[in-house]
Amino acid sequence: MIPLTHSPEVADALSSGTPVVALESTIITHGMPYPQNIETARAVEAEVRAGGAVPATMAVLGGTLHAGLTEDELTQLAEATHVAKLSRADLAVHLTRGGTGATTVAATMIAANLAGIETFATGGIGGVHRRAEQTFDISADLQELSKTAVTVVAAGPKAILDLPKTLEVLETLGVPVIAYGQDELPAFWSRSSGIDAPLRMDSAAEIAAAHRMRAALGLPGGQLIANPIPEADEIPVDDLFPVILQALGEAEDQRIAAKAVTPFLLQRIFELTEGRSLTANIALVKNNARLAAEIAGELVRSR
Ligand code: PSU
Repeated sequence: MIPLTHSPEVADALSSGTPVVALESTIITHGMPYPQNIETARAVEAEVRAGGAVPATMAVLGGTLHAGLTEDELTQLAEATHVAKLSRADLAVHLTRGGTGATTVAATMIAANLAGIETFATGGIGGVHRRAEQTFDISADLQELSKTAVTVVAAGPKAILDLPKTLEVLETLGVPVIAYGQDELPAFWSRSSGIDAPLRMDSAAEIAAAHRMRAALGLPGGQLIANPIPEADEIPVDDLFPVILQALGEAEDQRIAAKAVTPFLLQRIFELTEGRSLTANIALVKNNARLAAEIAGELVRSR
């Protein structure tokens, strides 16, 4: 039996046809410092609710996969140190051992799919890291998008990554990368990346229809919706680029590898921008939560 539990609110929503949006927990435990992590987690849940949907934050607590956390559970996770960062490879082992862990984009997609949730909002997906030709560091998030039928709303791949290579891998894997409301692929903290997005859509209804069409065609996998950060909150690429390069250099010097790379870079960029990157990160996740709630509503209507 799968150790999966829905919070009462999420279970009610799913059975009554109320839209539900999955949210991840790695952004809380590894993506943001305390206390902004818990404040953001609450604010993102509030955005989902304001959009007429029910939030389902995913996490593994004591060997059970939770779809929807209580206020206490959310707080405990945000305050905990040394929480495991779970992806496709280690999810089953952690559940078997009764462990606790936060779900990445990949693990959240798996959890959402098991829980019967089709829409998921996050900040930015993982992707192909720079120098991947030497390190082979490619996030498991990309593979998951090709396997699991969840529509993921993100502000594009994080700008710390190699964006052209990330797009190439997504194309190889057959993942639709759909920019929302603009032609260009957004780059997380900035609306612009200098790269054309493979696809563009301008409404939540269209995105929901494309999700249904993939299922009708029998195509596995989800969709990546690249939703640009609101203009007022973005950090122009030129401001950020030197900071990203410095953080990348430090990661290399300190031989940061594997799962530690993304949290290290996000933390250093936060310090080097004196908090500006975090303010932008919070704004973009909330913006993604709003769009995801709309898409979830359209998916319910099109069932
Ligand atoms: N979005 C954010 N901050 C984050 C993440 C997403 O705004 O920290 C997390 C997600 O959980 C994503 C992970 O799956 O970063 C990517 O990690 P990696 O590059 O190690 O796959």
